[in-house]
Amino acid sequence: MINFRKTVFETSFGFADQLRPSDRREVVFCGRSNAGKSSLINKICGQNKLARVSSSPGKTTTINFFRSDSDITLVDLPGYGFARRSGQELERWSSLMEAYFGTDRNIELALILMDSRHDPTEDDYDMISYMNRFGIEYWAVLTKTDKLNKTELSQRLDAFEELMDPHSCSGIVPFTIRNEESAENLRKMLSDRLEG
Ligand SMILES: Nc1nc2c(ncn2[C@@H]2O[C@H](COP(=O)(O)OP(=O)(O)O)[C@@H](O)[C@H]2O)c(=O)[nH]1
Ligand SMILES: [Mg+2]
Repeated sequence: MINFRKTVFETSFGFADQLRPSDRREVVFCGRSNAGKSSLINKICGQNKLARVSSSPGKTTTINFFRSDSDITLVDLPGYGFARRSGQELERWSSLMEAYFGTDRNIELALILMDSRHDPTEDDYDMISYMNRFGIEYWAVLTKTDKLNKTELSQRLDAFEELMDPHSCSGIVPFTIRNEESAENLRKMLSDRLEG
């Protein structure tokens, strides 16, 4: 089992030319602003202040690297789909993403976080096509499931199964920061995938 508690903040980049090739195995977290990326990283690592959680969306505009157990690095990508972002910011976001995916690196797995209550957006589908085009395995992580009751959750899981079916998704994982069992399930899934 990977010991995610050992994760430490490594570095943060806001500009494309700061990115360097890396041979560490990376698990990359992406999703719309506010989907719950930083909260999820904090939860699975059992640390409150590792990644910054914000109540106003669009705050994380840097790529953040966290050095985890063994040879694993967790990568918190800047959120997308933030409508109020200016043209210039959007350009910086795009060049940062292109530089990240374009440098020589070892991306093992992407987790695309989506709010469990809503269907994927156009931006999510763009991100999914991107993963498929680059041959990066991805899981759909459905966040904030504490906002749903049991019946609603099972309906949303069925809906996502169907929506993801044509898009080569390797797994659909419900998640909430409000339930330790949910976090332990994701830690175990990641350990099985990365150590198997
Ligand atoms: N109820 C609930 N709120 C969550 C959960 N995960 C994140 N949030 C809240 O959603 C907001 C955005 O979270 P954040 O982690 O900053 O999202 P990011 O922009 O994707 O990094 C914050 O107000 C979090 O407290 C969850 O599992 N349940
Ligand atoms: Mg964040």
